Amino acid sequence: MTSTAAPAGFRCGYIAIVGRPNVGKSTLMNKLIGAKVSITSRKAQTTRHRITGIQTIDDAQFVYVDTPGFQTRHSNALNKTLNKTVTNTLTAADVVLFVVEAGTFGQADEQVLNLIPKNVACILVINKADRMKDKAVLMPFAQKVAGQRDFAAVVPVSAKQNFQLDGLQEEIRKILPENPPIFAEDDITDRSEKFLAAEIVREKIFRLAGDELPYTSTVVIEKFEQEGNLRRIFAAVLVERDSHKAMVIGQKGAKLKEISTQSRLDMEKLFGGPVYLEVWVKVKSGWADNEARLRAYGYE
Ligand SMILES: Nc1nc2c(ncn2[C@@H]2O[C@H](COP(=O)(O)OP(=O)(O)OP(=O)(O)O)[C@@H](O)[C@H]2O)c(=O)[nH]1
Ligand SMILES: [Mg+2]
Repeated sequence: MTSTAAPAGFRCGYIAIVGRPNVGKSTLMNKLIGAKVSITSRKAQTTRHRITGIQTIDDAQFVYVDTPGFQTRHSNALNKTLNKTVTNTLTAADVVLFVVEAGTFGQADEQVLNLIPKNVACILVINKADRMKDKAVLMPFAQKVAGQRDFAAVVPVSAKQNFQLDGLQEEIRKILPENPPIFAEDDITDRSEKFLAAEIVREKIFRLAGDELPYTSTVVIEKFEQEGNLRRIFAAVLVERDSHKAMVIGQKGAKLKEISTQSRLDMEKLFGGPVYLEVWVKVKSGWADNEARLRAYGYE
């Protein structure tokens, strides 16, 4: 779509999705755009990069920017980089979705709220509303958090159960600025397939490997080739220690096999064609606390 083709009154802008870790920011973005471009898991700190998810409708283009959960606990190079991603994204946003979990508003949430510039339109999104058994509790909770700032709207949703997402989209559309579209009509992200492939493998490590591994590993795509419709992808999992390597590989290689198979299936779905995938594990200690290495691995 070119800008001249945009109808009068077309709306388009950047919508930053921010919140503390694990409130469901990535799940929300995926559901809003109807495609899985951002990885999710029940463990905190799943998202490590700024990821754009794009949706175009008749009269508007929504450019969502999913961000890492803002880190308030440890302060290593990786966490500093993650937080920088959040603050950078906020400076370029037309609209901010401040996401909290129904029933919880603590210090970590407050810290994120304080980062949001006062002059940008901000919507309070109360996610995981499905978890609130007693609906009578939702209203006073919403009122309490709504009192923290002048929100453009307050919308309880369930990203997981697709509850009230249309209502949220409509609230966003109303405050998006009038602009021609930035991306083509069928674009769903500005990230490359190579990047998305690394993220998919990382998701499987979050979901399938033990509690500690997700935080001590990362994934690098060493080769990505396309031959007709077939993609050949070679991914390396970087871990800190030999003992971690053994954990990713598992008994007789069973864990690594499961990670590879699930990753391949997800890639085939997202890329719409067959994938040949090889995954192996390499020990590279100190990767998470070395800024130069982080840059080399694609952390901004
Ligand atoms: N019950 C319920 N669970 C949800 C909902 N939305 C997300 N979740 C779950 O919450 C967990 C975290 O979801 P993510 O989307 O990865 O959260 P996030 O905020 O992106 O997390 P980080 O990237 O680590 O900051 C996952 O287990 C999701 O399935 C919801 O509406 N209801
Ligand atoms: Mg996330």
